Amino acid sequence: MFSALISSFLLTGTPVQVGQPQLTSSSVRLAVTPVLDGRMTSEEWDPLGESGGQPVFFQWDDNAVYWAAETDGAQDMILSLDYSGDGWLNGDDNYEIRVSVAGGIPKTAIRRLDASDKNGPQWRPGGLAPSSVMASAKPTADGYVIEASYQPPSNMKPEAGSRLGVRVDVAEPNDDLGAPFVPRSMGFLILQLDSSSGLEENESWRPRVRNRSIAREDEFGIEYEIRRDDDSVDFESFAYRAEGDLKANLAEGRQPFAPFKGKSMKVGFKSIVAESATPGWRVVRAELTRADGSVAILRSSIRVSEFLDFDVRLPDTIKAQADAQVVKGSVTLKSQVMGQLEGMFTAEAPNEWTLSKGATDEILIYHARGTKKVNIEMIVPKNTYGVFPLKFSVKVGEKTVEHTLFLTVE
Ligand SMILES: [Ca+2]
Repeated sequence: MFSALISSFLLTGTPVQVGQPQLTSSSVRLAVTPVLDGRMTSEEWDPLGESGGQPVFFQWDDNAVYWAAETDGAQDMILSLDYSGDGWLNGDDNYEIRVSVAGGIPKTAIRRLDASDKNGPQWRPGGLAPSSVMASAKPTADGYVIEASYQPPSNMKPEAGSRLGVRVDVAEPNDDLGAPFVPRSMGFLILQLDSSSGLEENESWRPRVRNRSIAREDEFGIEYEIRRDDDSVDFESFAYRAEGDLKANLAEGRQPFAPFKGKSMKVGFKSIVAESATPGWRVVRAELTRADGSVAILRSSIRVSEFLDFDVRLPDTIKAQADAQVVKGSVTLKSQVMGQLEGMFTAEAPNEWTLSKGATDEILIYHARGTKKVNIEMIVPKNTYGVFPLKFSVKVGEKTVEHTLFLTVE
């Protein structure tokens, strides 16, 4: 109790220094999907650095970006996000998402820093679709774990090769991180599907993955092509496993490393993905141990699919019109199970919009891994501007799989 009082006193007197660099781990971020439940499980999160002595985390997948922090209980978690990675005080695309926890319930506040205003940078309220931000919090012995996500519009989805400017802070509720013109030191993060550490300069690698998206009960396979100069220290062993939730649901093992023939060699593994695996992006890792005991680590993101995937074909952006307009497209449902799949498809349009075709449809996919196309037609009201959620779901027995996307009308 006494130490908690001391620390909250110190933090109140010590605002977060947003000009100080934060990134303390790698700028490379692999695709990893966390479970937003307010609990941090082993290898669920990728550390970013710290804020006021508290650990903070950041990662992504092809749907959303994710961040998390541990707080002392009274503090807020604040994401500063420069989505085009061109600097905090540059352009009008700099967002701040603050998550506060009151009575155990997380609450989000969103504002946009418009640095393109000729009178100097200005805060503007909102700017993101409120339902595109989600947060979860659970108490710990010392405070809260807060986990959050932001799903960008479908024309701005996170993808490998993109660069984002990011910082995650833990601050007192009355600390607004300074006036709008105060620069924030951002970590520039590179979104990737593969990364390595511990390779020597004369060593390189390339993963070969036939399909990064795998259904449960299907076989996953990866082959690593390792190249090196003749005078390198020999590799002695190759170990492999998955990280996080997938660890218990994919094979792991260690084997001696076959001698190089020339400058390159191939090594890899195959394994069935267990039915109990949780859907989402996960990491598989290989550890190469050299004769001198040193280790190189190769990590690759793969996706465990839900029992059904949605392939949505709709315009990425819709041009706003002075009259109501019809927008057409389709959703192809791709079964990821071996047996037949029977259920009910539902589409949910934003308030005020009308789904004139494809609102509900009975689904029978007879063949293993078969597909079914549902045509969608909706009426967008006149003079509509903004970002709007469009939600699809398929209910099969007791199980429901959902897919939401955010459409931009401009
Ligand atoms: Ca979690």
